[in-house]
Formats: sequence, structure tokens, C-alpha cells
Amino acid sequence: MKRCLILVDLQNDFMPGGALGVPKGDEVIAVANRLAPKFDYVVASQDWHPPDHRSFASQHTERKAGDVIDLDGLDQVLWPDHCVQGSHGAELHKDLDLACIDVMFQKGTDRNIDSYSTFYDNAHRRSTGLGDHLRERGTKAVWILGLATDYCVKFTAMDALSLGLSTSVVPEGCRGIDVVPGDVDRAWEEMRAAGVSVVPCEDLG
Ligand code: VGL
Ligand code: ZN
Repeated sequence: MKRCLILVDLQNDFMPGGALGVPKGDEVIAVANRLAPKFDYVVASQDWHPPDHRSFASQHTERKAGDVIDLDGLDQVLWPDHCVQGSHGAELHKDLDLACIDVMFQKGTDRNIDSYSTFYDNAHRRSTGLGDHLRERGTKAVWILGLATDYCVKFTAMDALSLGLSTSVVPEGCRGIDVVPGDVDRAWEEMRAAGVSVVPCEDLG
């Protein structure tokens, strides 16, 4: 198996109107459906939080979404409650072709630490198993798309690189949050500087 596609967090809560809606996030579903058949293997991640996850602003008194706190020594952006395990918001978008997904990985399940990356939590304390899974299948290269560019896509791409995988991100398949204006542009710059290839759809023939 050579080509693996990672679909990051294509869940209802990240769609426009969702709890943590990403502007135009729904536009990437068609891109995912179009690209998936071109790959040997497709992985989908789900942000999958317990209802009392400590990244939720609701768990902190006198804090609101967008605030940054120290969470056990890590900077943590506080978010609206989102992607609660088993909720409608945590489900993948109804138009995503589930038949093309080989395996799902869930992350953010420990209430005490966030996990933007599909590979590791934000402190790299625990792995989701995706890295081993890909290695066992002989994967050397991954292509990534999904939500959101400046969080889960970026962190997933950075971890893929750190595991020695050749890492590409498909820009038409990503949308970002921009909590601070410019975050999305900076995310692309950071990814490129680290060695991520930005590969447009049309190059994926
Ligand atoms: C995400 C913020 C919080 C993401 C997940 O999927 O990018 N962002 N949880
Ligand atoms: Zn989350």
C-alpha cells in the first residue's frame, strides 16, 4: 500500500452552523469524496470528547471560548462544547462517502488533554495508534485534508513528518478557523517551512 489519505475531522460540529463551525467547511466533503478512490487506503479521524473535556470553556468559571489557559503546563485554547462522544455533532458529515473509509481513529478522548493531531495528544504523551497502523501497512507517504487547517490539519501534518512520512496537504480540501486573523496563512507557512508539500487536487491524477 503506497498512497494513504487522511481525512481530518469531517464532523458535523465543524461544519457551518455546527458548535465549532469552520467557514465553508462543508465544501471539503466533495473534495474528500472525489479524492478518496484515488488512494489505496483511507483513514478518517474523529474529534471525540467526553462531555466534561477540559478544552471546553464551559468547564471553567469566568472563561469564554477563545480564551487561552494553562492546562497542566500546556497552552490550551478554550472551545465551545463540540464533538461530544456519541452526539450528532461528532458524526461525520452525511454526504461523506463512508464506504471509501478503511479505518477510523478517535482522539481527544482524555478529558485532561486536547489532541489536535490524529497521531498524538498535544503533549505527545499518548499515541492514537495511527502511526503504528500505517507502519504495519508499509505506508511511507500520506496526503491530508480536512478541518481545521490551523489546528487539526496542521498538527496531523507536523506529526506525520516527525514520524518520517512523506507528507502532503491538499489545500482545496482544507478550511481554517482563524481565531486570530492570519492563523490560517501562518499555518500554511509553518507546514511548508517544516517540509510539508502543498499539493493541489489536480496533481493527484
Ligand atoms: C479542532 C479545535 C478543537 C479541529 C478540534 O478539528 O481542528 N479544533 N478541536
Ligand atoms: Zn476538539
